[in-house]
Amino acid sequence: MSKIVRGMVVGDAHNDNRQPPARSDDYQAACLQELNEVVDIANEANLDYVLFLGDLFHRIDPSGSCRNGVIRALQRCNKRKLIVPGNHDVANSLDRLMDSALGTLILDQHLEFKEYFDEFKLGILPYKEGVHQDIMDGDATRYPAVVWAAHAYIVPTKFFDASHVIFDDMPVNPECKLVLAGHLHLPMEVIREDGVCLINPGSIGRPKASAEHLGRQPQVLMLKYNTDGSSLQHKYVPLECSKPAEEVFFLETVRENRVNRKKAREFIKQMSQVGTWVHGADKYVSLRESAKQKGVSDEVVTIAETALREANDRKND
Ligand SMILES: [Mn+2]
Repeated sequence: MSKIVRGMVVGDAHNDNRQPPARSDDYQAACLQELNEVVDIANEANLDYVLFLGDLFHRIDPSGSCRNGVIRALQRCNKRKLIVPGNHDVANSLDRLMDSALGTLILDQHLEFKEYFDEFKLGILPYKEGVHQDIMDGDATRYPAVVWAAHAYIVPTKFFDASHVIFDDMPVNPECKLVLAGHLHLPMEVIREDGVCLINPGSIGRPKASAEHLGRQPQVLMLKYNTDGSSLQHKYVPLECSKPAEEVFFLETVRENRVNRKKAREFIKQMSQVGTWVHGADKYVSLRESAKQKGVSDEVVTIAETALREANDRKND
């Protein structure tokens, strides 16, 4: 017999006690505040489950304060909580799940993890070695799922040089209507020719000041579907506590670092093209002069000078 299922979907959260260098606020506190807002939204909604798409933690073994902050938030949640383990949770190896903070949460029943939840017609594809090939080989055809949830690069077009699954080519069982993906932090929504939909709600964690984390408000996805696949609706709920990028990142420093890296690259290129050098210590003086004029950092100059000295020493041997 078919029934209506209501789920809430949460993208990569990346909880960590370590402060990412690009963040100007208190990262751990911000992550926990966001997770607690997710729980507040879940508690007030009529839901059968909350589904986390993986990378709940930024590292396999974050501190006790981080782990316990996450446990406290999940304990406040009065709904079933399901997890798709992500690569960050298990240091890229699902075999290490029971060495991880996420493993503790599963073992202690704060989160449920299994391959298939029949009552929700929901299939789970955790990150594991070779996950993209396994999906292409039919991992998402093994159960009569209406919804598959993966922690993998499932994307509409070729994705850099990383291994990935092109959504149009992804084999799914005939009942499947929706594929949910975490891993890539950029939100996206795609419908392919056979009507199957791909949704990535985007990460709620923003550990780096990269483009995928700028200019958008972190959000969660609300789903309502019939287990016979006859209907499927979705909407997004933005997180109110998430501050805009300008308030959580050192955007000036990030921009400066980008400029400095470009200058350093140009300088190193120029240096490598210098064929003949004047004798003695003069070459190092001229190196430093030229670097100063170009605004290259002392650190880069020291590396360049060391490399040059080594090259010269070898020549003189
Ligand atoms: Mn992630």
